[in-house]
Amino acid sequence: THFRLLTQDSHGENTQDDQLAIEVLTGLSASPKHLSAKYFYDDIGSEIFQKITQHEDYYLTAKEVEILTRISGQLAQLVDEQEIDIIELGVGDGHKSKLIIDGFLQSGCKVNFYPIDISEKAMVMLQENIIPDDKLSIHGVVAEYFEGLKLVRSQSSNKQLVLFLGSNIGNFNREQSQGFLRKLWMSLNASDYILIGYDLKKDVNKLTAAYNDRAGLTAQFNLNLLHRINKELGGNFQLEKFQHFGVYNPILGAMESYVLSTEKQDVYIEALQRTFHFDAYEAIHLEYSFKFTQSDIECLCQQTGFKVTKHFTDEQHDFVDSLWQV
Ligand code: AVJ
Repeated sequence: THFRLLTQDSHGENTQDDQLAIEVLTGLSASPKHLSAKYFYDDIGSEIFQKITQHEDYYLTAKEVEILTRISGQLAQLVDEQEIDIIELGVGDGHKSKLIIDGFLQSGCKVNFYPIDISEKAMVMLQENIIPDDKLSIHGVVAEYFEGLKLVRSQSSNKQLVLFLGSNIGNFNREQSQGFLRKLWMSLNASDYILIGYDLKKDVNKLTAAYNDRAGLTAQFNLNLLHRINKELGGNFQLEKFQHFGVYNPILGAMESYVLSTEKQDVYIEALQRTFHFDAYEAIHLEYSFKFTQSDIECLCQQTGFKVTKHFTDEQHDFVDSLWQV
């Protein structure tokens, strides 16, 4: 087969398990309590997230699919190469990647696809959506963004197009997105491209509905992190005593996700040999999903060294995919 899984040498760095333990220890000892959204994506979390993307309340994915379907041919024309390396950060099930890849293949361009995802499950889901052949090689990488990018860049020599879709960038605050993009700019070559998906600021009711979907998937997704801690670190969170709460912060311009402890309780975590106390309705902050205006996007581009090639939006202006060049 043309599918290959790249792996890294480990240099005695923390394993994923250690990382989770450290995150939980520091996050639950802090005030206010917090955990990082990065840890949502175990196998179960990745599957729940995939279901979220298919739910009509979570409009982001449908809007981005609308955009990518329309522009995939145009993208290939703009980039205009015989062979290209497409590197995707946080690829999920790959069905959006496929739209872009197909645009390149149809224009006769050879594609080497390097999906990078923290979740092994994503690599499995992706292989059902994207089938390699003579014109399309796939090199999956299970790693964090920049670890994966470094590994991929050591193997690749063609013009690169980096995809960071779905408003994944929304998980970073404004400073972190700047830092991230600057680092990306430095690690690419002159005239490489990036295509980034941004969810736009819009009616708060629409935002709130997307992060409190009627099927309860977002609630499940967030509570699964507590379940993951139970499983991997021997925690004794009782999930029915916690409640999902998603709210828009208009000052930050971000959706915020919390789980609230619906009663006063103690939670013991075996691997940490510690008990964490929760007051009634105390919150654990889990996620930011930042939203953007057109000028937020242009500022980011300008501040980080890129040049805007073109912005692509859906008919209702809910979402933007923005093509930038180094
Ligand atoms: C994958 C980070 C883009 O913030 O919209 C979906 C994750 N969280 N529903 C987002 C998520 C709750 C999603 N991103």
